[in-house]
Amino acid sequence: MTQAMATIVKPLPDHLFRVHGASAEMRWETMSGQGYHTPNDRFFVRNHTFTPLIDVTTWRLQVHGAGVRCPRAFGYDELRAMPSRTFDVAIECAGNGRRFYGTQQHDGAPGTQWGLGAIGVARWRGVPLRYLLQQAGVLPGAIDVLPTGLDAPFEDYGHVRRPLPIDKAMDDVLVAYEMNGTPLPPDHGFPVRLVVPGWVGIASIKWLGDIEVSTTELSSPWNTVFYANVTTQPVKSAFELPWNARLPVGKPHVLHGRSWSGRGRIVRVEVSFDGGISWRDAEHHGQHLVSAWLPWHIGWAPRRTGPGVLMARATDETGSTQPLITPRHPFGYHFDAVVQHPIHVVNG
Ligand SMILES: Nc1nc2c(c(=O)[nH]1)N[C@H]1C(S)=C(S)[C@@H](COP(=O)(O)O)O[C@H]1N2
Ligand SMILES: [Mo]
Repeated sequence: MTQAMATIVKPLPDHLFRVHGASAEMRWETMSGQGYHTPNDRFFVRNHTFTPLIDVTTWRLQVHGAGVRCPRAFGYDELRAMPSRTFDVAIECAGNGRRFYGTQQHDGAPGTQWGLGAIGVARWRGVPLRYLLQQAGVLPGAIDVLPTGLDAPFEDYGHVRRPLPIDKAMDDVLVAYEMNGTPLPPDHGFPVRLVVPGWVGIASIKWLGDIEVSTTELSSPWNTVFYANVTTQPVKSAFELPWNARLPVGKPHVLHGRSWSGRGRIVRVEVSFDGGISWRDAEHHGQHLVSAWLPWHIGWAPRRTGPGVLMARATDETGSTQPLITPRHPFGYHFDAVVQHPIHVVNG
C-alpha cells in the first residue's frame, strides 16, 4: 500500500526553496506579488523520513480505541462525500526561525536551521475531525486522540504520531483532502492530513492512516522527546524580500511582509529602518484570518548607500509583541524575536 519514493516528490528549484536534508524551506521573496495563500509549488515541506506514495483504492482511515463506541474505517470517496468545511490556515514548524538563535543571539540550537520560511497558509478543505469522531460514537469519557502517519517509521521511534486533547480535536481540527483547490499533493499528506489551526506543525499529521481515541492520557515521542510542551505558535514577522536584498538609493520603495500568531489576530505591525531606534506603523491590507497571517506594507526611500537592516515587529490581539531577544530554548523552538533582515542600499 505504501511505496518508498524520493525524499520530496515536488520540484525544489533553488529560486523557491532552500533544502535542509529531508525538508525544504520556502524563500520568502517568492511570496512577493502572491495573494493571501502560499501556492502549493512553494509551500515548505517538513518530512521526518520521505514522502510515501499511497494508493487510495486500498487506503482506509481507521478510527478506533476505548473512547469510541463503534470503530470505523473510512474510504477516500466516502470522506469526500461527507459534509466539508474550508479553512484558510497556517501550518508552521515549531522550529521556524531556529537559525536566528545562532546568528542573532550567538546561542545556536541543534536541528534544522530554518530561516523564517517554515510556514505557509493554504486553503484547506476536508471533513471536521469532530464529525468523524461522532460517526464513530465518541464517548463522553474520551480524553486524547492519537493520529498516526503512514510514512516510514522515524529512527527507533515508530510512525510519526502525536496525541491531541479531545477538546481541541472536537473544536476546529480538519481532516483535509484538498489544498488550495487541488487534492493534497503527495508531499503535503495525500490522501488526507490533519490541519490543527494555531498549533505547531507537528500536530498536523500527514498521510493519516489511523486515529486512536483513548479514555486515558496518551503519549508519543512527539510530545515527550520532541516538541514537548509546545502547542500554539508565538508572534512572528517576515519581509517578502531576499536575504541581502539590493535596494536602489533615493527611490521610494514599498516593502511588503506578513505577520502571524497562533494565538490570535495581529493588531499592529511596526517597522524599523535604523536598527530599532525608531519604529513606524506598517499599513495592513487585505484580510487577516485567525490562525493565518496579516499581509502589510510600508513605504521607504533609503537616503544612504551601504549595508542596512530591516526589522518588523508585530503585536497580536492577546497583547504579545515580538521581543528583541527570545529566551534560549534547548530545541530551538518558538523563536519569536524581531529578525534582523540584512539589505544593501545601492546606487540605482
Ligand atoms: N506523518 C507525518 N506528519 C507530519 C510530519 C511527518 O514527518 N510525518 N511532519 C510534521 C511537521 S514537523 C510539520 S512542521 C508539518 C509540515 O507540513 P508540510 O510538510 O505540509 O509543510 O507536518 C507535520 N506532519
Ligand atoms: Mo515541524
